[in-house]
Amino acid sequence: MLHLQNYFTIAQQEELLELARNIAAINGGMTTPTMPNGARYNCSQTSCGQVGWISDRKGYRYSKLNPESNKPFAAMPAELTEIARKLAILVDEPDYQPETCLINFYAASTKSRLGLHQDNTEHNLKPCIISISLGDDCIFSIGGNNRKDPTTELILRAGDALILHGKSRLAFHAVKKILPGTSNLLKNHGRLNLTFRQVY
Ligand code: MD6
Ligand code: FE
Repeated sequence: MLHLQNYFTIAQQEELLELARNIAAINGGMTTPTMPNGARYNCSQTSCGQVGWISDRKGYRYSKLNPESNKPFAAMPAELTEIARKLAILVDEPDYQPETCLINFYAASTKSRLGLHQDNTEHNLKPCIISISLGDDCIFSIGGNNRKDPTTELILRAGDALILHGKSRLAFHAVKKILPGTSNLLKNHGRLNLTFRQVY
């Protein structure tokens, strides 16, 4: 795992926020998907790129069409592709192809969180997953490759990048809570997270 604290300047964070807002607007807004067990997520999502990550009663998967609109997802902006490729080089993945970026928004609420999970929907589980945090801080928990492995907590702050690669690629992780009001990037606070994935 590589945690780069304060990797992005405030100006870059504002630019990333603008790109994310634009993607959400093209996609017709963000959605709160359903998990296979029928429960709703405690965050909202959207994607950009050739496919998007989706979840519903039928399971988790990547889809070429946005189920909300039945249209393709917004294209990946060149600025995002470049940022992801630059970060991948830091973990010795010069051939990394960021094919999709999942955008998660967590409102400034004690209910916002993301349960313990492993990112294993990708067809190719070797390439790293790159995460960028914007807005409020969160308490992030990360363990091993088995759900029951002990976890450690870290704080992800605005401007941080976190890369799960190599042995940590399949580590279980969770967003335990958002620390509302720790950043002023978003007018009503809350946290935004971008995760880049090479799916194939
Ligand atoms: C989040 N992040 O930070 C959720 N997944 O809001 C993730 O689930 C994640 O940070 C894979 C790799 C890095 C991550
Ligand atoms: Fe994840």
